[in-house]
Amino acid sequence: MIKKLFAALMVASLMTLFGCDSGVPDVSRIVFVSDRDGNFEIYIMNGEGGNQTNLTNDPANDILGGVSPDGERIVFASNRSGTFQIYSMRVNGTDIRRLTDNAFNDTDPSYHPNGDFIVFASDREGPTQIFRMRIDGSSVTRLTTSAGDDIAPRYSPGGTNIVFVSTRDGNHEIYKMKNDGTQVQRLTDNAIDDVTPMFSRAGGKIIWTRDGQIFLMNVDGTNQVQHYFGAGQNFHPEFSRTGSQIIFVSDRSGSAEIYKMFTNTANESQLTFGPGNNFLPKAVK
Ligand SMILES: [Ca+2]
Ligand SMILES: [Ca+2]
Repeated sequence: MIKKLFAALMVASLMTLFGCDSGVPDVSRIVFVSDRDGNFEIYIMNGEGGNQTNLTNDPANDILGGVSPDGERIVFASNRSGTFQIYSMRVNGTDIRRLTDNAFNDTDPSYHPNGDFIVFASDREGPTQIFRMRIDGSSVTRLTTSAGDDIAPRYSPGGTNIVFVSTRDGNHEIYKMKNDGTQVQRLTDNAIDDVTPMFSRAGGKIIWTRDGQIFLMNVDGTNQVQHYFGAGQNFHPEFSRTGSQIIFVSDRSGSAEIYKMFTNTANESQLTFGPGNNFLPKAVK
C-alpha cells in the first residue's frame, strides 16, 4: 500500500519537474493551422511555441490533416484546385503530392498507424462519408454508408478501429467502427455537438470535444466525463506522441490559441499568442 502510494507520488513529482522543464521531448514540434496571413495555412513550431514557420504559402485554404507515424510527412486538405482535395508533403513543406483528383470535397485525412493508409471524408458519392486509400492515393475504398455526414475519422493506435463523427442520428455524435467499416457503434447520445474524437495513445480512451469543452470516455462509450475545466471554449484536443501531454485550443484570450498541458491537466502553458487564430494542433514528434 505504502509502496503504491510512493509510486504515485513519484509520477506526480516527475510530471511537475517535466512541466517546469522547457525541453520536454514529447512535444518537440507541433503543426497547426493559422489564418494570420488572410487564409488558412499550415504552420510548424517547436514544442514551446517558437520558430513558427508557414509551410504552405498558398492563397487557398490549407487544413490539417495528420502527421505520418514516422513524423516525416503531413497529410492535409486544400481547395487550391477549386474543391478540397487531399495532399501530403514533408514536414518542412517540400515534396507536395496531390493524392485525390476529383470535383468533390475530400477532407479530414489522417494516417493509419502503420503508415500505409490514409482515412478521410468525402462527398463524392452523396452525403459526406468515410473512405480509405493508400498513401499514394490509390485503392480508394468506401467505409461508411449512412444518410448523415460522416467526418473526422481517426485510427486506433493498433489500426483495427476507427473513431469518427456522424450526423446520421440528427446531431454530431461520436461513433466507432472496425477499420473495414463493419461493427459500427454509437458512443454518444445527446442533443449537443460531439466532435473531433481521438483515441488515446494507449488505446483505452477517446478524447473529444462536447459543446466547446474537452471530454474523455472509455472506448465503449462508458464513463463520459469532462476532462478539462479551463476558462473559455476548449477544443481540438490532441494527445502527444507518448500520450503524456494534451495539446489543445482555447479561445479564452479572445482568439483561438494553442496550449499544452499534461494529460492529468497539470502545468498548462500557452504556446501561441496570435496573430490571427491558431488551431488544429498535431504533435509531429
Ligand atoms: Ca493557404
Ligand atoms: Ca451529440
